[in-house]
Amino acid sequence: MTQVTLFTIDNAHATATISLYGAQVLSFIPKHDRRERLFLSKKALLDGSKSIRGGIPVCWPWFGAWKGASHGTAMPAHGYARNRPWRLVSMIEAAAATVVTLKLDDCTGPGFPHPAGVEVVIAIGRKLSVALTTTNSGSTAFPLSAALHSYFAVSNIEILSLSGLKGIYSDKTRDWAMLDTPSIYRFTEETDRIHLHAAAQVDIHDTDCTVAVQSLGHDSIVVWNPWADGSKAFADLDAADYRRFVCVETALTQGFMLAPGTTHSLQQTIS
Ligand code: TA6
Repeated sequence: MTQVTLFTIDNAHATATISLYGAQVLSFIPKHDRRERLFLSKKALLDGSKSIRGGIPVCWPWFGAWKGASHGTAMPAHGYARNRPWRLVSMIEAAAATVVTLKLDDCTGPGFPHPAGVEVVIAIGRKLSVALTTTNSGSTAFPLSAALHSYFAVSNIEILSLSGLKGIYSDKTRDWAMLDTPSIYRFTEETDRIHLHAAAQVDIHDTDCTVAVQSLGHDSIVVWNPWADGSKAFADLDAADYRRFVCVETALTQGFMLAPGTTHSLQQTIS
């Protein structure tokens, strides 16, 4: 099987590895502390046979399970953009960051026949910024859901905490029950939540550092960890991997219609 194309940016601020397959950042290591911010499974498949387990998967043009009409074919969870090769449009060196632009030239597919354009712009500086930008080039509005499904590397999920989330969340592990966000946010079981308050910043408090996750253009934040039992369902995760990552996702999950001739940008910045 062919290997997907990866490239690494190494500038004064950080190093980052990006896969053209899926337009997916796989690694981000700031130079000031040389700590890897992203988790990448050692069992991730890099042969283009399936989405890469880790980094920042681009979920587009829908989030989660396909909810539309049947298309006589299996519809991939989280859309198909992360399962396609993207084109490197430009790579621009600036003082504060290297800015990489990737484009999915043919972005139509089963479930998404609409005239559209989609780009991912990645800025590698002291922080990492990823922007997923969708343009409606047609004459009618179309539904869009999406997420930057980021896997954050952590030392141990069981001693991790989050801050910045509040309000109601929808709990996938409890049949989408609507529940209150705990004031002390820790992990003790499989966690799969859509937080309906669009927090501008979520902090991940690990033992060695706090990682700030800033979001723009979102309507929700998804938090996921499969825990021990859940991990067994993933061939591309080691049984103990659940301890080493948490997903904090900048997401558009609540039924967004992109008007004709307009553009929407979903952006996550990691420090
Ligand atoms: O974002 C959380 C989630 O939807 C979970 O329910 C789980 O399915 C996870 O994404 C991983 O999905 P994937 O299709 O990448 O295996």
